[in-house]
Formats: sequence, structure tokens, C-alpha cells
Amino acid sequence: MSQTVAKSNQTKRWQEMDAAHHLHPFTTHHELAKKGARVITKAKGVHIWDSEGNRLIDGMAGLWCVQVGYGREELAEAGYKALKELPFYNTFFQTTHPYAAELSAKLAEVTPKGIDRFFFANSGSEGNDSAVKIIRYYWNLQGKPQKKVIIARKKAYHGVTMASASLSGLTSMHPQADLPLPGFVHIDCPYWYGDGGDMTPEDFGLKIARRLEEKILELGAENIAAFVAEPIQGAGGLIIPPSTYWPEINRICKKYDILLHVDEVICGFGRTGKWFGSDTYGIEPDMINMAKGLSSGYQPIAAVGIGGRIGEAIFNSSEEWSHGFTYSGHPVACAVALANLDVMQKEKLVEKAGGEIGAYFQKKLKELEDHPLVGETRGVGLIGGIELVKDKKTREKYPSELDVGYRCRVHCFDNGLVMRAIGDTMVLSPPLVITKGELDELFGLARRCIDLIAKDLGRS
Ligand code: PXG
Repeated sequence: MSQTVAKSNQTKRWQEMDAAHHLHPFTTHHELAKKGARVITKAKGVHIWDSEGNRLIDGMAGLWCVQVGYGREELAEAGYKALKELPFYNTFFQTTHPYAAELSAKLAEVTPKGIDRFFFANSGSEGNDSAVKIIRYYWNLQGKPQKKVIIARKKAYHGVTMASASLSGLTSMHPQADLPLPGFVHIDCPYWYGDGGDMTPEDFGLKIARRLEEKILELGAENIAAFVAEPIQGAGGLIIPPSTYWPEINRICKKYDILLHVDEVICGFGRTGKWFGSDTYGIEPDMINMAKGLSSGYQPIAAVGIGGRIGEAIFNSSEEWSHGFTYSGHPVACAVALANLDVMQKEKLVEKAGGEIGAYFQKKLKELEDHPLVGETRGVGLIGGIELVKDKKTREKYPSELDVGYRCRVHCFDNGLVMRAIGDTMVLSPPLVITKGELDELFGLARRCIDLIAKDLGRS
């Protein structure tokens, strides 16, 4: 497969150092060593450049995170200022600093109703791991220590630490580390295009939501601690829930007194056209996890937001809560996150994603459905998926050995577009600052690359 052909000696040197010494996330290393990694050296607005000077439009906002676009002076300056004033201090043992205090208060303003206290971590995975500990602690404080089982979903992605990977329902992540841990179970997810057959999306949404009720009844509500889910499943294939799904999940969690932990790592901070996916879908979370868009990826920071009943339980407990990271609420990360939220509010980026720009993105996405290879497009706000299929009528997929999505992604890279492939679903999640003109560029390239893979498959 093609990759940047190293022309310059500098690129070659970086590739050699990297191949010799760098263990990459989610990578088959012997393949990468043969090809040489693409070296990304700079970024501005919605574009990135590699070390050979090739410019690409970043349809994935990095890894679903650069909401405000690259190269924002406001964020850089906020980070620099904090680095000079208070490069580090911790938030353990009864200390705080202005950045963590102000960011907590800011988050209480923008997060869904009822979420009003925040624990800081450094990654989405750490956030979810912390959430699992909070869930266990909450039920222990309630005198219900038997409420332990956590129900999550197939195709869910919640991160890679031991508990977060156990929550994840992408089964290929499990065997290398003997996961999931005991006490984590997975139910079906609302993937209508793949699994819905002849059902309407609404009927299918209800049927799949009721899998939660079935699992609760099977295991006993007295044993179930929480249900954990992303509003839209991201890394599992951009699975958009039918409109009936979340209201039914709300109902079931309340009826059986199950905590609802919503993983907003991708959907948070405007991605779906409102501040949080929970706002878009009317989800009533007891707890949320956020990362990525919180700092637009400029600094590693995550936050677990907790609602009233969990907050009260922990705050009113007479014992110390035994959890926290050295860098929980790191001043530089908090300062950059604050500047990021400020830009988002001043430039009304959430309103844009939920308004004209989001609508334009969705229109351009939908237009791809006329392509012979495109079975379905699906999206909301500034997130979208394009599922490539062998047969539009029957929804039959190509055999996985053909690597259709991956090959399409290679065409994208070679033609100046970053578009993620999840199986044969191509995914777009661009910076929220993207303009209509840039969306035209993005979708023009996307169509060209789908044409190229169609040609490879003899479909044009
Ligand atoms: N929850 C969700 C919903 C995520 O999407 C995490 C938790 C974990 O966050 P950290 O910061 O620990 O990576 C994520 C991360 C992909 C891809 O290939 C997706 C993520 C990360 C890396 C790659 O789509 N999501």
C-alpha cells in the first residue's frame, strides 16, 4: 500500500528512528516498518502537512478532537502564560489553583443539566476507569455493594486501560490482555443499517433498547450497577441511534435504579450540534466522561462530570476518596481548555455545528448516497459515516479480506484528505471551524476517492 515516499533525507531519518524505537498505538509494527510512517510536521486551520510538504484536509479533526482547528494563538498563549505562572501544582490534599477551579465552574455551565462536579484526568481512558471506580464507590456508599455488574454495548469504544477496555465492546481489543475483567457484560447496539433488516429504525431502536431490560431481568437489578454508552458510537462504526432508542434507555435505567454513565468523549463539545450528545438525544445521565474536544486536543485532559446523587454521596462521605492522578487538573491543560471553551463560545461553534454549517455538512454527506458503492450515509451535526457496500439493495458487505475501507482511506491520504475507515464505513468528523468552501473541498475529495476504490473493485 502506498504511503509517503520519503524523498528527503530528513523524512527518512525520522522514519528510521520511529521504526526502530517507537511503539505506536493500534499498529501492526512490521507492516509500518516496511512502509515508513507518514510524518506530520505542521497544521493550520483544517489542514495538516507532512514532512514532504503534502497538504491534507483533516476530515477527522485529528482523532475527533480539534474542534477549534489547528494553530489557534489564543490556546497557545493561554498555555504559555500558565507555563510561566504555574507550570505545575497538584490538586491533592486540599489544594487547588485558579485554572482547575475556573474550569470546573465553566464545565458546570455547559454540561447537561444536573452534572455539576468534575474530576479531572488526562485521557478518555483514565476518565472511564475513574468512572468505573466512582460507580462502585457510589453503590458501596449506598450499602448496596452487590450492585457491581456494568452493562455496556457491543462495538462500543471506551478506551484502553483495563476497565475502559473491559467496557469496550470491540472484541478484538480483548484477547491480548485477557479481557474483559469479570463483571462487564455487553449487549447489542442500535446498528440499524447492519442489523435492522426489514424493521423500521424506530421499531429497531426500541427492540435494541429493551435488550438492556432483558439483561437486567436476567442478572437481577439488585446486581447491576450501571449502563455505560456513547450517545453515538464512534470508533465502533459511527452508529447513530434511532430516535426511539435513548428515551427507552432513560426509562429503563430509572425503573431499575441503574446508573447511566454517558461517554461523551467524541460527542461532547459541539460535535452533534449541541454541547453534548446527551443534549441532542435527551439523555439523562448520572455521570458523563469527556476528553478530546475539551481542549480541542491541544493538551491531554479529560473530565468525569457527576450528577447530584453521586456528588452528594461522595461529598458527604466522612472518608477520603482514594483516587487521583498527579496531573489531575494540570494547570496548563486547564488553562488551554478554558481558552478553548472561550473560543467555542465567542465563535458560536456549537451553534454553527447545530445550524448552517452542520446542515451543509449533512446535505453534502447525503448527496454521496447516489454513488453505486455507498449503501448508507448517516450523521448528525458535524459527524458522518459513509458505509461502502457490495450490494445497495441487500446491504451485502464486501468480504473483509478485500479491505475496501482501508484501501479507500489510502486513496484519501494520497489525494489530500484524511478520512477514517472503520471496517468499510468511512468516517468524517472535521474541525467545527470548517467553512462551506472547505466542506466543498472535503466532499469533492471524498467522492473522488470513493470513485477510485469503486474503480479498483470494477464498479465504475
Ligand atoms: N471514549 C470514547 C467514546 C472514545 O472515542 C475514549 C473513550 C478513550 O480516550 P483516550 O483519550 O484514552 O484515547 C475514546 C477515544 C479511532 C480512535 O480510531 C478513537 C479514539 C481514540 C483513538 C482512536 O477512531 N477514541
